[in-house]
Amino acid sequence: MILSEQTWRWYGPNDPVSLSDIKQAGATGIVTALHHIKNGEVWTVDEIQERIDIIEQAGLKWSVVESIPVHEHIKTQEAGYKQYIENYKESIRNLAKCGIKVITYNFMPVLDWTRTDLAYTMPDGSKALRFERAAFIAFELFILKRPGAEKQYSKDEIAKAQARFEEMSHADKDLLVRNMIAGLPGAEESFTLEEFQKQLDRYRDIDAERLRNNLIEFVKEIAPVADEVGAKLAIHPDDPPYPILGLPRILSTESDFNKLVEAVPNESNGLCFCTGSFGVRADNDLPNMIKRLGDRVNFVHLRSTQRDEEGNFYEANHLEGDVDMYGVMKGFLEIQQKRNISIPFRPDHGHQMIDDLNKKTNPGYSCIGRLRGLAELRGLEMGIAKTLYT
Ligand code: DNO
Repeated sequence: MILSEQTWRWYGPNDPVSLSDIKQAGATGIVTALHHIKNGEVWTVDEIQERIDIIEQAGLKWSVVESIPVHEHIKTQEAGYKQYIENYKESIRNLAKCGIKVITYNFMPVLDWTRTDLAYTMPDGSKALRFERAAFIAFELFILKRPGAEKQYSKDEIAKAQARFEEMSHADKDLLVRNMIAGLPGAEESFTLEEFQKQLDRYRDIDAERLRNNLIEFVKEIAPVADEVGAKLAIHPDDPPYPILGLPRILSTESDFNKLVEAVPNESNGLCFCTGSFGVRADNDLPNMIKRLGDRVNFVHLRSTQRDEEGNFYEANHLEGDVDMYGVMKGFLEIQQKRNISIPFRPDHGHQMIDDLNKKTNPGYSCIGRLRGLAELRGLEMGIAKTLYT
C-alpha cells in the first residue's frame, strides 16, 4: 500500500510557523522557495544547499520547490526573456544537483492568487479567505478605474458593485486595495495602484492564444532540461480559474492542461493538482480529473472552496465545501498505486483559528488551521487506503 508524502509550505526562516511546529504537525516534507532571490535570477547551489541544511537540521526534507517564479518578461516575451529562461534552466539543474526534483510554477499574468477578503468570519469564529465578486468589481471599476472594464459586466453586476463601493469606509477601501495588489504570501510582486495599471497595460495585446504560445515556448525550453536531470515540473492552475482584470488565463481546466501536454509531451511536463483553484469552477470534475491526468500529477494541493450563485467563494474546511475530497483522495491513492510512487501533497491554506487569531500570521498559512486540515486529510487517506488496499 502506497501512501502519499505529507508536506507543508514553509516561507523560510522568517515564517512565523517554525520547522519544529511543522514537525509536530506530522508533515515530513517541506515545500519552500528561495524568496529572497530576485525574480529572474539563478538559484545557486550554495544558496540551495544552505536552505537544505536548515531544513535537515530540523529533521525534515526539502521535497518540493514552490515556486521558482516565472519572470513577467517570459510571459510577455519582452526584452531579455531568453536570458530569464536560461536562468530558469540553471536553477532547475542546480536544484537537481542538490537532490530537489519537484518544481512548481504558475503562468498567471501579473497577479498570483487573488482574494478580496483575508479575514472573513465563519460561523464558528475562525477566519477564512474569500473572493467577493461585488467587491472585486468595485475595485476594478471605481478604485483602479481600469479603462474598458465596465464592458465585461452586466448592468446588474455594476449596480451591485456600486452599492458595495458606496457602503465602504476609507479604511475598507484601503484594505481592499492592499488585499488585491500588495501581494499575498508566495506572490513575488507587490504594486501601487499606478504600477499595477502599468503592469496590466503590458498585456493589452496579449490574448489567451498568445499567452498559451508563450507558455508552450517556455515549457519546450525547460522540460528537456528537467528530463535530463530527472526533475518533474508542476504547473499550478489559475486562481481564480477564469480571466480577471482583462488578463488572459490559460490553465483553468483539464483541457487547458491537455493542450500544454499535447504541445510538450516530455515526461517532466506535469501538473500541481490544486483542488482549491480548479474547484472554483463547477465544470471541473475533480475526482475524474485527477484520475485522467494522473500520470502527469507531480504535486497536489488539497483544499476546498464554497461557491454561491453570485460568483463569490470562500475557503471552506478541508472536508467541507464544493470539493468532493473523498473522491479526490480515492483517485489520488489510485494513481499512486498504479504508478507505484508516493506523490507529495500539502494541506493548502487553512482557517485562522484558536490561538492564531491573536497572532500575526500569513493569510491562508497560519499553523493551526493547516494542522487541522492535514489531520483530517491524513485520516481520510488512511481510512480509504486501509479499506481498499489491505
Ligand atoms: C497560494 C498558492 C500559490 C501558488 C503559486 C504556484 O496559496 O497556491 O501562490 O503557490 O501560484 O506558483
